[in-house]
Amino acid sequence: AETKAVAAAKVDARADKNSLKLDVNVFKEKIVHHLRCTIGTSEKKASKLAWWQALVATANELIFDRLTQTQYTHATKDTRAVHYLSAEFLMGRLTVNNLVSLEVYNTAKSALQELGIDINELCEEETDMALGNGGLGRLAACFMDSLATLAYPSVGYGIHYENGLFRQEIREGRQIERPDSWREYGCPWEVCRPESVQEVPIGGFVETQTAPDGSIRKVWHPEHMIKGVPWDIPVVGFRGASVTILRLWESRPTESFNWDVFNAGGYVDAQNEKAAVETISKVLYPNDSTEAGKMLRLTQQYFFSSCSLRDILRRYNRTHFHDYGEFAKKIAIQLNDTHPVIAIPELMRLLVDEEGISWDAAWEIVTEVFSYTNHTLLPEALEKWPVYIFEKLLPRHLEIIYEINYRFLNEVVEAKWSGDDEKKRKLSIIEEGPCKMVRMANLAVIASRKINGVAEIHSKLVRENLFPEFSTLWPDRFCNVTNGVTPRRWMLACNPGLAELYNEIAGKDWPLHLDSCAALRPYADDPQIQKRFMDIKFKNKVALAAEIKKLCGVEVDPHAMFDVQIKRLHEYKRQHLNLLYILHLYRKLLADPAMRIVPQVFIFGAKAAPAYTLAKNIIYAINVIGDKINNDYRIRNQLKVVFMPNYRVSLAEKIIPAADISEQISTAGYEASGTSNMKFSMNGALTLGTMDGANIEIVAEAGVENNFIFGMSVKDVQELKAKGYNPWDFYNSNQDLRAVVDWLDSDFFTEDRQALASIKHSLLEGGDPYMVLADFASYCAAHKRAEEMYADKARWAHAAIMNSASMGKFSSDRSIEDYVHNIWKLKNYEIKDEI
Ligand code: GL9
Repeated sequence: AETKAVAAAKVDARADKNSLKLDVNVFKEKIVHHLRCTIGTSEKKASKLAWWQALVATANELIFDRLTQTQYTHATKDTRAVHYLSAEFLMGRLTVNNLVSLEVYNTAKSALQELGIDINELCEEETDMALGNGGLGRLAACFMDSLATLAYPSVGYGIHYENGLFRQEIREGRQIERPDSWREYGCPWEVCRPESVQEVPIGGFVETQTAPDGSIRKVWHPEHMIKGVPWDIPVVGFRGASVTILRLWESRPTESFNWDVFNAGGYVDAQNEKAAVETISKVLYPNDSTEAGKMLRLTQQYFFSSCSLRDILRRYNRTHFHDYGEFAKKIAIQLNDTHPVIAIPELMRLLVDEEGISWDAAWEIVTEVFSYTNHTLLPEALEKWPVYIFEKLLPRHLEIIYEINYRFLNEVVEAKWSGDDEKKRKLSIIEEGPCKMVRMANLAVIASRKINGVAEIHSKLVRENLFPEFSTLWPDRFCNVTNGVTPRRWMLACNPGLAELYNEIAGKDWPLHLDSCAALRPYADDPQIQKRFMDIKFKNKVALAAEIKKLCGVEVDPHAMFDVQIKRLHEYKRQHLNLLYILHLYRKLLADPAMRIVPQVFIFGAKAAPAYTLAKNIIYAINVIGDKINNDYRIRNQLKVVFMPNYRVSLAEKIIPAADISEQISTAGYEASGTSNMKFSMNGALTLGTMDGANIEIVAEAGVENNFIFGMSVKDVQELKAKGYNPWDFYNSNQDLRAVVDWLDSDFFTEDRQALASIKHSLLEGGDPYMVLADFASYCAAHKRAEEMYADKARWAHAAIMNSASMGKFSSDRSIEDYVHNIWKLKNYEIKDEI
């Protein structure tokens, strides 16, 4: 029982928290208090960074209080929880979001103002947490936001990379990669949890022991133990609904690790081994949708999966004392792509080898607990690991995989397709060949309760093209969960002007019920609302123009149409199709100096995987072509092209609210979903895109007539491929196309003719794998429609409003509810303001 003193202290603390939320003076005092007592400086000499740290410390008072309440509620109710395993969480910056979610943004802003400080400048001090490559990692971050907002019991598990995705510099038009040391001087949002450290074995060999009764036991003698140190990042739900945890594992050497070497006098060798272990969580692999196939990568995957499972087991056993009867009732584990799929044999191993459960009982648990999300159909992204790497790193896991495979092929496949070796060869977890491989996607499907794609069309292709036999075998396992994005970050926080309009029209709860934004639709033709909406857009464009001036040194007119393509650089996303259109426009302007077009600014942002040469050449081409165009007085500023360096979450938050056109131009069938497409539409941009991924569902909500759809459908692409696609046919029959493709192979734009010519080469001799040339004419026509509509201000405003007001479906809250109802089967609990 608590003492009177403790009870009284709690009441006081609660009163403190409430006044901190509401009272500018209290907030001001707190910031100054933290500046002095937490950061150790004073108002007189504090740097901006110090002020920011004091602001974070103030916010943390509220956050940790709420975290305690959340964990208390979940512990006392012994709730079922989801554990989201992901190698990537692209969190970006947390300050504005957390302040907004805590409903103290305005209090903080005023408090800082009174202290003579601009909150925006402080928030710019924060380095993005760029622990992800692109859409897949950002999706995981949006899901954390929704899980916290909807108060579902959940934990995100990942890797505490010391270096996130590289920082991109552009030198003479070329991408240079620089390390991203996001926490060099500490990150005030994260807390280390030494009490939850884990130890993970790796390497060595497996001994087969035969007991006197003849039974066989497998004993793994690992070569090393790796220490996993957890860092917790609290994720604040909207209006503090709950605070959940993102737990990221950092690798460290165990004390035992280098003891022997050390004792033998090998001080330096011991340090080397220490460095080798620390390497595991050192860097994020910068490949987007391409398998890295490196030993270190598998080690990373195993390391964080194993730490996470041990953490889950530890928490479960606190109340269930190694009785696994309830495990599948309490635990759901979601595998974000194949990256954490090694968790499947690892859980089998923990249950069978370490907890002494029978194989069959363990398999029943495993197949109840795991589900798997597929994020791409690109064959180069489907992870396969050479068997010899497994033998070296994870010999016991390999045995378990063989056992799973043996039972699957001989029981399941044999029952369905008796004697069909071809089927067995195709469905096997092991790919035969000169280098035997472990197919992680097959393992995922065989062990998962549910397998989902990330947009309707993608899920259909997962069933029909990627896993046709598996979906015949287990039709009920396959489902769809269309992606979503959090409206808290992607509307409320990054577009305050628009947020205010929705507050007035839809009421202040729209960030929780995005469907309610439909209240704006009846005003789509109201001249006053149109003006209000387009004024908000214009203001955002003015701000972006200033940023462009700062980052690129290019002057752009905010009245011009802002046409944006921001995403990873990949051939399937077809930034080069966009570039061909720009060349086409430029050429027309040069040919007819009197021509007047809708002034346009083409804005790009993209990082290329460091080893992806063609992608880097496309970045170079955008830069040198942009340079030429931006400085060509003959075209009278009607056309500008800018490449914004170091594209990342915080830059996206500035660009998206200012976009008129959202370029979503992947070859149909290749972009699983896309998520920036949703963010653009919410903020009133019109999609110029193909019928691919979630574009299909977006235009179904917002109206095809309010967007610019072009190009081949998935079916068209399949048919053209089947017939035999020849890019030369398009090149030879379209003069405009031939002219711009040839232009790439000239010294008009650069001395380095080879770099640009490589793009032409891939489009012709290279066979144009993503059918850029086939869609060129249709793409030009779509641009023409866009330019015409932009000239008609009322028509444009109508379309922009219809897009923004129709995105209810694409809130990540809806995605999470889909996961909860179709896959995770969770309940949420109100988190009371108590304890
Ligand atoms: C991706 C798909 O390519 C996107 O279309 C999809 O929206 C996201 C989220 O589901 O997943 N799959 C994938 O491998 N990446 C995606 O963005 N790339 C990475 O970010 C690693």
